[in-house]
Amino acid sequence: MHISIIGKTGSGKTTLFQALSGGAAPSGSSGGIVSIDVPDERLDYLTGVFHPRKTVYARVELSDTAAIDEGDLKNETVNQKSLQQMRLSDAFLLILAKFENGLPVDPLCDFRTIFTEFILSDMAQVESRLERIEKQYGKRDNPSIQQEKTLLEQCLAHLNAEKPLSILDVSEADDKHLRGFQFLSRKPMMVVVNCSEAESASGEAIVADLKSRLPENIPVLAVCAKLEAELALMSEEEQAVFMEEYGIKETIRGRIIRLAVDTLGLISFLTVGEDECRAWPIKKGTNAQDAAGTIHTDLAHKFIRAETVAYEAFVHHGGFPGCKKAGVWRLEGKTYIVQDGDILCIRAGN
Ligand SMILES: Nc1nc2c(ncn2[C@@H]2O[C@H](COP(=O)(O)OP(=O)(O)OP(=O)(O)O)[C@@H](O)[C@H]2O)c(=O)[nH]1
Ligand SMILES: [Mg+2]
Repeated sequence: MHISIIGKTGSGKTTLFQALSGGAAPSGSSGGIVSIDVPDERLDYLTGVFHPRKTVYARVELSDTAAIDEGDLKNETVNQKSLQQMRLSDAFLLILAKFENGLPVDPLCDFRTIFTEFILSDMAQVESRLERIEKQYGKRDNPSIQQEKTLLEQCLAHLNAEKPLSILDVSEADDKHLRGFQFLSRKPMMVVVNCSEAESASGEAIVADLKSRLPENIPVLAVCAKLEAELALMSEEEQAVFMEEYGIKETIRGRIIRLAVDTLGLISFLTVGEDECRAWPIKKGTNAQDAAGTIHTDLAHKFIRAETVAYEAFVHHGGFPGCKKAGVWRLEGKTYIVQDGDILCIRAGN
């Protein structure tokens, strides 16, 4: 899972990135990637049972990107490498400046700027594909192209109404098709308001205020990125004193990771063994075959069955033999929808 940290010039992207990476920051204004483990007590427990050589937590990656200012996407003046990275991301973390940085401070206005850029960028992409279809196929009868055209026209009407593609309801097949376009406004977005040091303790009020003015489905967090970046460089004892002083209840890593897991609708399945105990992040609703594919594409192709035990059952019955005896050890097929905390062992053919 990959999330791009985006925002206007000077909004605090790199500072937030430093807070998350513990100071191991890129020297330039963008380009770094930080990987954060998703804390998981179930995996801690299983590690205690299996004593594996290695324990691997589910991971979310975040990357710093170049600034997006008004007109940057529309006029294609945005950094192309950053844009590429954004298109490949699973979600965005949009940082809005609310500290004095010498520029006018208006988080809502900055949100609208980026939101509009995304809509315009997607619109341009849809229009250019529609033009190409028209040129290539004209009035020729081709059902699959006709279907694509209908879908894209639906997208265009939606974008014209200034609605992001994330709230366009389409069939599963159409959704798959749209994914290929990597539309920016179709990806989930979270907002981080970057407050001044003086406001670091009034985060809740700031969040409530902004949330009431943003579109409904957008989750919001408030931080003071500068304080968090300083905090990330301190020893644990120093951190405790500093957090008390500024009224910071929890460091940013934990808060961001929970927000990301929530926004992306992530769950984890687990694999165990003497070699490795591991949590694999997947989206809610993923079937057993696709879940196997996250381990290895081969496992998806050659999938036979998934030996499945729910984590709670494993704990309750004291391990696999107990689960088998109790009849809660199952063999599931390709279409089984994997549940959070399922312990899986994939059986695959040759
Ligand atoms: N007071 C205050 N200053 C901050 C905060 N966050 C960032 N800054 C300052 O704002 C300036 C810009 O921050 P950056 O993190 O470099 O912003 P950026 O979004 O990466 O900027 P570009 O990469 O140039 O687009 C720096 O001088 C930071 O120290 C904050 O929470 N409070
Ligand atoms: Mg930067």
